Amino acid sequence: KVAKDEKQTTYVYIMDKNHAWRPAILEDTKGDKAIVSVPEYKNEEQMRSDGGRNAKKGQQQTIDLKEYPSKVLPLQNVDHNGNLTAYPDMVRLPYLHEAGILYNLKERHLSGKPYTRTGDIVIAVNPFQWFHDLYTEKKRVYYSNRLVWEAADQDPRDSMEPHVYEVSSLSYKGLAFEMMNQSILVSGESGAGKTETVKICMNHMASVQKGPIRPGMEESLDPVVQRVVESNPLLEAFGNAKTRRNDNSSRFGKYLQLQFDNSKMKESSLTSRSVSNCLLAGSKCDVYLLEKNRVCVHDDWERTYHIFYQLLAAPDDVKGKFWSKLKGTSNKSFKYVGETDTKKIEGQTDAEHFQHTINTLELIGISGDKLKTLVRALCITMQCGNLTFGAKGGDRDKSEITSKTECSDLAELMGVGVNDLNLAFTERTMKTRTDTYKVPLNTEAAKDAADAFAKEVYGKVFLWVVKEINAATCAEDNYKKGSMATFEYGIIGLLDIFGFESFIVNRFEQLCINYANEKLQQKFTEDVFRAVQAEYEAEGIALAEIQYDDNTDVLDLIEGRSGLLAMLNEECVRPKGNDQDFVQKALVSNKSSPCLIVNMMDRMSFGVHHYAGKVMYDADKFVTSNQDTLPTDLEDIGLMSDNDIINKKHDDEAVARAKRGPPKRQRSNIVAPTVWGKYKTQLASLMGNLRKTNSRYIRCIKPNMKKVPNVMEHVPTVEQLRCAGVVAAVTLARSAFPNRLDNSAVRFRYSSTWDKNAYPSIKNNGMAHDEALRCDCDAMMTEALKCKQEIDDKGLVKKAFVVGRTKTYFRAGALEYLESNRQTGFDTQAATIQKYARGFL
Ligand code: AOV
Ligand code: MG
Repeated sequence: KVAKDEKQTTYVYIMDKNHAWRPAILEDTKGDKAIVSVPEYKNEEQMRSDGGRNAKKGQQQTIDLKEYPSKVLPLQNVDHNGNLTAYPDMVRLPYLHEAGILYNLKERHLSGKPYTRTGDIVIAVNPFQWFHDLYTEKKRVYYSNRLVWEAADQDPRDSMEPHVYEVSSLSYKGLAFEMMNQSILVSGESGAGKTETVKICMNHMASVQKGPIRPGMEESLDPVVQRVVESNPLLEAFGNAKTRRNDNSSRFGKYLQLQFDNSKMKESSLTSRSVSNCLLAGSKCDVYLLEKNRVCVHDDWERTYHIFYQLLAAPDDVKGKFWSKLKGTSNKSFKYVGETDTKKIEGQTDAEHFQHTINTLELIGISGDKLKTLVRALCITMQCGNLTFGAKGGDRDKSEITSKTECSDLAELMGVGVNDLNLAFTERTMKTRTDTYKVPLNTEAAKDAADAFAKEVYGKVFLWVVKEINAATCAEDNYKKGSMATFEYGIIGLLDIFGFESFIVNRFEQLCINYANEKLQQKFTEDVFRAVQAEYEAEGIALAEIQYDDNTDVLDLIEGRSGLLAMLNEECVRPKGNDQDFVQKALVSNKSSPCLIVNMMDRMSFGVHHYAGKVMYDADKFVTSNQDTLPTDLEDIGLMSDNDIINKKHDDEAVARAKRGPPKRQRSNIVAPTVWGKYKTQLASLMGNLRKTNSRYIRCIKPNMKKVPNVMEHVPTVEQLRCAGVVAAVTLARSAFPNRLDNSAVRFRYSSTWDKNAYPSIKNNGMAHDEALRCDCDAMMTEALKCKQEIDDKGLVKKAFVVGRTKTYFRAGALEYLESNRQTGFDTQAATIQKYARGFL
């Protein structure tokens, strides 16, 4: 079964530091050593899995087959003419391993096919070019008609090109016909295409819900649907920014819940597919961890949030209406913003985006005074960056605002007194049990206070915008306004959350992000496991012993009773809490954790073995990053403002509780809410919600770091496949029975040596077709694989195969044995490679 040509050459993939995997030719095997010749290619692009047929013959290499994981894997997906066959569904790949996945994805990527499936998971490779044909109304209708509106006995996907529209279609179908809430979990690293994918799915959902569509049917955009679809660019204006890795990078996590009115479903027959009874009624968005730091600082190549550039690019007369002093300003008028070379984002200039943003704000009811409040809150944020501070009266321990005009402009914008403002930034009120007193701040501390205030203001602006969008789109609210007697809605949730991150220096933010990914990975593993269980049940196979590694150990280390989070929170309430003590305490209390990495060279550093790999964290600023409370002076000046977005308290219940103070006798146990504490609660509730849904997965892959079309770099792609758990999922799904074939294929393929008259189905005619096939396969395989069966610890016979209702499942090695017997001439070399291929299979 290993790829061969007329000369009986055996093709393999070998592990390679620079290219992850490369095709090679197996020359010979000697004991547990393999000798391969490595073809020479001009570049990675030419390195296709042609087995080196089209390349210059290169040097020989000897590879130790005993190494784990294997450094050489069988290559099979070339046909007899040496042409590569790329599979749309990788479950069909006869050898499903990391190298096979890489080359399969690459082949499809290079021929303009961004989507590939492995079973129910869709892998989306970012094409970095728009294939408009893939996203037409015709395509949308094709997927929804075939997968939702036409009844089918067989899975229609077998004859359809993979697409994310199949994920949206099946989610809708699950909701509308099985009445079960759904979720689509989109993951991938920065720039991999998560946000675009979510938009593509969402637009499709808006069209699926219209029901079966016949050619010529009228297009109409319902106002609710329009608001839901249009709210997305608004979130992007306020929550996205240009980074080195993505011009339109989302700097927050989001869980968008599309709400469908299900109330008519009960009245009508569930099987009626002629009209849609499950209509989009609204949406609600939850957001996670906005990167507030970006408000004040960004790298040279990057930008702060889009909305600032948009506002500053607006015509002067428009700007003047919000704030007279905004007239004549440009990016460089505000230090937080600064000049930028970027002319366009997603094909539009900032000025064009601004018009769009304003239109959308209007659509959700933000115009007139409300709009003015919003824009002025943005101006307040920017203006904070223009304050300068100097030593007060030559005393270096004290400071004052030295930019008088900037200060009075800010005071005017906020509607507070200049003196109050000055004091809020340059002094700190301290409280003891008996006393309240003021401590002056030095220049740096005062500057930090201004930055902290700006971040707080922008954080409030962002949450306010999200709340307004929700108010305008949420079905619950629409319901309250309307008069429907009973209202039920089903949910399809779309999760677009930052992927796993591992940089040269990793900080608090990376730990938070990676923690979220661990939680999602845990669910992913559970789901894959459940899918395997379901498959075996459907096939009528007694549950096989499936073993898999889960990531409970890592999660224990992070969120356990004395884990990293608990230790950090403790350090945050200790009067002299600091980063180094946090690290040392965390190391001591978790020294038995298999996932913790100690760095003897650096007391500020620690590492975690994440499911996706090892990450070293630098604990610098962990304690301050985790503290969420703004000094009272800054909070108070915000509350004094006449701007209605800023003068509201955090409506966060946790904060309110902490402010009120705990009941006396419990005092010592209660910890003020920390950033991570709140985040943990948010994540727990997200996971709780997700567990109530039927989840589907889209894994986005960024094929190259240059953001160019038609290039797939091997090493980063393989890394992402590992992070996405794609290989692990495959391993798990195939752990008990690595190979499977349809029963009809088994009878057809291995019948040449079999006396047809001995088929049980012949002796026993009148048997149903499936049952006949099943019996025949069982009889044939019992005979053919007798020598492969094993006796287990308990002395029971462990057969090398199991015949299910439609498929035969083979244990490791069994199918290879059958195949090698089938071929003329036993291929010992290929069999040896197969015997040793572990860790990726
Ligand atoms: P992300 O959401 O995964 O990154 P995006 O969805 O913003 O990434 O995609 C990044 C860029 O890739 C987009 O701006 C498009 O130019 C391009 N792109 C993505 N998907 C497609 C597609 N299907 N077809 C064509 N081009 C595409 V981040 O939010 O940074 O984690 O932080
Ligand atoms: Mg994004």
